Amino acid sequence: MYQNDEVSKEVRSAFREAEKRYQQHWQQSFRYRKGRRQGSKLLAVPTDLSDVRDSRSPAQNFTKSITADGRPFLTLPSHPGFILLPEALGKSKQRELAKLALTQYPEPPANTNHTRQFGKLTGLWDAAQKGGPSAQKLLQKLRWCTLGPQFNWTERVYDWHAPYRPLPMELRDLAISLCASVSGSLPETVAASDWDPDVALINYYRSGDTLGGHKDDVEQDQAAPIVALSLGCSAIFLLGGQTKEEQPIAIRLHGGDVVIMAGPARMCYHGVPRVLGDDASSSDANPEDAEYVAFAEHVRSTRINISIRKAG
Ligand SMILES: O=C(O)CCC(=O)C(=O)O
Repeated sequence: MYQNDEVSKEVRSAFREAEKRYQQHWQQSFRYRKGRRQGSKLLAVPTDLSDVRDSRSPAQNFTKSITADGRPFLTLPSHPGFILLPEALGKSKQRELAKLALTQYPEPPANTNHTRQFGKLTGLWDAAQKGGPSAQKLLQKLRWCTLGPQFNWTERVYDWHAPYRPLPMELRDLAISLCASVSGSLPETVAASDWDPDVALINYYRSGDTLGGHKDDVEQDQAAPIVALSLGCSAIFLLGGQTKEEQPIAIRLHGGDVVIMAGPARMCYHGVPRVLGDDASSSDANPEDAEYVAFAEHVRSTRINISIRKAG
């Protein structure tokens, strides 16, 4: 995951072109008075999203099926092993997971992107809610956290020896049941029935954050499913082929959607070039639900993706 391919090769690849195409671009606009430049501001350049497939209006471009328990799911004949379950997570489940992902999950011994610089931080969410400016800044800059064995980003291996926060049971059970609900549609080579995940990687995205095209190829069984839960803002997800030269498909994922990648789809490049603004977030708290108001507010401008896998 997140392998840095040579930039020179990337520049002209179809995947890189698509990333550039969907990223938010900004243009400087100058203000003049009596022919003299007075100032300038940055304006968002509109992006043509007309060919982005949308999980909420999948009439064309996807094959629609029904899970064993009666929920719709979408597949792509071009990408066997890719399964999208729109709105698979109900609102209360989204609220519960967003709260956990912002409070418990990034707590030590889990590592986050801040661990290297600041050591093990505790109580970041609470400190930010109390108004601490440095805690607020660190919360804004929270980018990832790992549950289960720590991931060594330099060596690109899981480290089973350092202390870690084990994969929480609620994520393990949820991923297993989601996978079981579509197991009949997974490629035959995928042993979904005895799949027992042990790792989750959580990505936190603010507006402007992106995740570059990569393959998830460090886990032992690289055909085994990855179950990815989307919370909060919607985003453009690019699903490519086995090389970056293949033209990726752009899909708009919304909060509450679940993506499963298994078998051949595991070997496909994918990434997130764009987080889109408020989706009238499906994680909205009910106004009486005071416990969740702060989380709902936070995910109005944040996307959280929890991808659950089997590493060992
Ligand atoms: O955020 C997403 O939807 C994708 C995350 C991902 O590709 C990863 O964690 O490897």
